[in-house]
Amino acid sequence: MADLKMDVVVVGGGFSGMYMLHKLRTSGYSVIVFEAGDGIGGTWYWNRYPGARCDIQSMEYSYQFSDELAQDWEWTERYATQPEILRYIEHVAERFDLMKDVQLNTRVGRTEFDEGTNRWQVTTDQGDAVDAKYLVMATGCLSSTNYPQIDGLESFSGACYHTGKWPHEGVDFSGKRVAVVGTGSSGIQSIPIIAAECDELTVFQRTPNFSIPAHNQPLDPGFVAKIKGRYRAFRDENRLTAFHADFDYNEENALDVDPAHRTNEYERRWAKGGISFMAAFADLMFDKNANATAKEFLHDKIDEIVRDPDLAAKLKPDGVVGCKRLCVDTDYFATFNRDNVSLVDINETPIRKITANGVEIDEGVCDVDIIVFATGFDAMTGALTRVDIRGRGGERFSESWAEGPKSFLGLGVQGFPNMFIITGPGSPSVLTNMLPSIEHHVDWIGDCISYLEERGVARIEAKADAQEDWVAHVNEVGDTSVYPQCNSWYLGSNVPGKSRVFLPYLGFPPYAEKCAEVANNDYEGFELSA
Ligand code: N01
Repeated sequence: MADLKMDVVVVGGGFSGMYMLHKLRTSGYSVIVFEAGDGIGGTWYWNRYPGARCDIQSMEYSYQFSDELAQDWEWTERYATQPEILRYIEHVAERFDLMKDVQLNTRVGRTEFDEGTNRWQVTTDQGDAVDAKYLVMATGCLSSTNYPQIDGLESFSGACYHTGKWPHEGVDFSGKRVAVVGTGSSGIQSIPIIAAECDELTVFQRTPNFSIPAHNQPLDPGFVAKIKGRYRAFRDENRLTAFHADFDYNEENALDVDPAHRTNEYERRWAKGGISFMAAFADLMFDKNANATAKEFLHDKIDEIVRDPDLAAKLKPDGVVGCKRLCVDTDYFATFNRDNVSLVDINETPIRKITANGVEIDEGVCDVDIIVFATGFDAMTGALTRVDIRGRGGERFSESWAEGPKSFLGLGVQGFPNMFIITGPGSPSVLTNMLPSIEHHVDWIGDCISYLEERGVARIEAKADAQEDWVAHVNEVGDTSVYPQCNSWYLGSNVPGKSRVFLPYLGFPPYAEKCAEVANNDYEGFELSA
């Protein structure tokens, strides 16, 4: 027997869960948010590693639902740090009195759909039992950490950390010998700072990554005033773009312009800094030869920065630019010019095991006091499938997605009625500026719930054919791009044993149009039952 009867249970208290709570509560529904951490913020709560900051510009990495909030909040830097982003979400929670409906330190456990009542029976590790009509999964795309299984790890006598689960009290690297495993965004952001603090740093690299300088700086008050003078219009304009962000899109194709013009465009974007580098030419993600021109430019930059040519060669990615998420850094490549930093390419000299004293490779043991795993996440599906969700007929959610995620629009899943996912696989999410994509989904879900409640609909569920067509479409569009040409977390190929499927949907803003069309056609593609 449930202790509590609610309209909606939201799982996760990050940016998605907090705005979902606000949206639903404003519409008059009873909502409870369960959050595993002892604070809100989701990814920005857990990822406290040195150097953690957002690589979307802060003037665009914020909620848009309240003009007053947008005007009042003052970001201090071009790219906000993790502590500043956490302060922002805490400010939002306080301003809209959200915490009274958030239960922290609570992990959702077995959660079953009751076909007799058309309601979810949700339990938690704190002994809660909630009966709710709707279940909203706001568990985040990058929240289930990927910890490598390396022999001997348990025998290590020093300290081990994962960038995605960083201790709140921080880590003192001074006087220490440190190993960092992994050179994705988290590694690339933390390595320069760890190198400056520690005695010796050894970076274990499996695949080098492309990275663009951030050129982070304090925000110029004149620039902020200009944006805030037309904030709503500025954000609305960005909403209509491919990345949901102000990326200064160039419609030209790289292969249609002469080489000098091309290099100028790349130089201009390198000097400006940030991931809008990918918007330099329209064909970069769709034509391998076009992409090769960006690769050549970025290889030259590594040669210019890294003094030792052998080291520079090891740091040059062989793949397609942007195929793995492009990184943004402050002094990453220059860090390898430091005397206290060395690089181990684990393709040449694999990690054999971890010993009590450090990391063993063919050439011997690299003695270290601290190992930092910057090895990423079981992205997009991991946080969802680890919750024990049972749908119609007791179907386990983790089993229904065992061979890859299946959904309609990334929002609803056949067999799991009255359940919604925010920025899940099958939606553009991680290929765009996450915050506006979160808001787009929350608004769609909130409006859908109001539609259902106003009409006395008991149950909504994705139809089998709509789901099948959508999954096929997501794959088809993904295949037109260069994304499937490498191993990345977009494909789940960073996690041993995970099915290789292109997880996000490449197609913003057409995706938003499709979502609007579905809603306008009385949720066509979903089965609605009285
Ligand atoms: O994780 P990653 P991340 N042995 O998966 C390596 C967002 N983010 O935490 O490429 C050795 O990108 C792995 O090697 P390989 C952003 O979207 C944003 O860095 O699989 N190495 C790779 O080098 C980003 O893309 C921000 O061959 C192993 C690294 O570990 C996403 O989060 C900041 C290994 C993992 O890189 C994830 O970034 C940070 C093993 N067994 C993160 N397993 C900003 O906004 C994995 N690796 C700036």
